[in-house]
Amino acid sequence: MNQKGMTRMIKEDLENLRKKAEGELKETKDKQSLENLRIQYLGKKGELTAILKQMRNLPEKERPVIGQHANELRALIEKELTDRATELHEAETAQRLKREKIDVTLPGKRRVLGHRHPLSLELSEIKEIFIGMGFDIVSGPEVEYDYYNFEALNMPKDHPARDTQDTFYITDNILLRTQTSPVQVRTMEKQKPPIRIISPGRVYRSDAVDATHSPLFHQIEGLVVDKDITFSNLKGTLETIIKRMYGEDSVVRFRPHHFPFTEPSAEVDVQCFHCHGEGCRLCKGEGWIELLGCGMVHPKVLTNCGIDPEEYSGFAFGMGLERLVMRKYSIDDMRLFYENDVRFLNQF
Ligand code: 2U9
Repeated sequence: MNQKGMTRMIKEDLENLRKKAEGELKETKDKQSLENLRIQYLGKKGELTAILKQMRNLPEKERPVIGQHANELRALIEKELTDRATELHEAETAQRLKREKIDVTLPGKRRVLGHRHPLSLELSEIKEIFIGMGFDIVSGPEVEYDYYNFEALNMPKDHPARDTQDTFYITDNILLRTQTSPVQVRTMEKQKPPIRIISPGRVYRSDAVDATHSPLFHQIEGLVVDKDITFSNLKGTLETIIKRMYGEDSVVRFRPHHFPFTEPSAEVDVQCFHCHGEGCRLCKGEGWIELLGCGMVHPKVLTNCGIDPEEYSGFAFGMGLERLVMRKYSIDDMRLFYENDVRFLNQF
């Protein structure tokens, strides 16, 4: 082919490529096909490059003219590629907006929140009161040795008080604790007085479930041991705590009682906060509501725990958390605490 023919052929090739590119670019439906076309036309082994390679065979003076044609075509294809990419991007965005349209007038989805359990709420309040009076909160194992649960507390194997605290045995010597007292015993073994602690927690007894009994319930016990602790300290401390719990105008009374681990011992009542002593349904006509048991720690118990009763004395007390909350809110069935029905829980 002569050089003129060659020039014409390259011009035709460029023109054909332009037409083909314009047509194909318009047809592209996605970014990947667009990228494929870019490589196909402008890539190292692309169609435009192939045409340009033939320029070597052209006379010198023709080359700039054809070169300019080729550059114009490159610019045109590049512009088409950019325009088409913008169009595709816009179409895609429009489709996404349509697909992800949100109706802001629709009512929101309400997240149902749980509610703190009344036992947990009451325990938090009681803990705060004791912490404010300088007590530490101590916990311990729920699976205990017979020694810590009974023996150390002056209740040897044949002691009749064990009958009222029948529990679940793991072995002859290991059981589910019937009271949180073992925590106090363990604390005294480890720590020299002064001791000021409360030990809240789960306790177990082999009772059948009914409105006022459960094989699992919660206790808060307390212990104060130091030099010269007397029954006056016990009375003053417990009266202060009861007034913080039930109001500063509460009337408190101490009745003599017996526990194997304290001597002397007492039970403590608050005058009915509903009828103020008249007698009503809440206090079952008594005028008084029983709150807790207490006493001066028995010297034998102090000795068992490695504390010399000649040098130190102390008082202890215990209360059942479920009973306190039942009284406070006139709840007549203990089982409600363990069912976790939100209709019950939401009331506190
Ligand atoms: C040590 C020494 C003494 C803890 C005490 C009570 C009185 C008491 C009952 C309340 C209701 C048990 O849950 S309940 O049935 N508890 O009346 N508890 S004194 O005395 C201790 C504890 C530990 C070392």
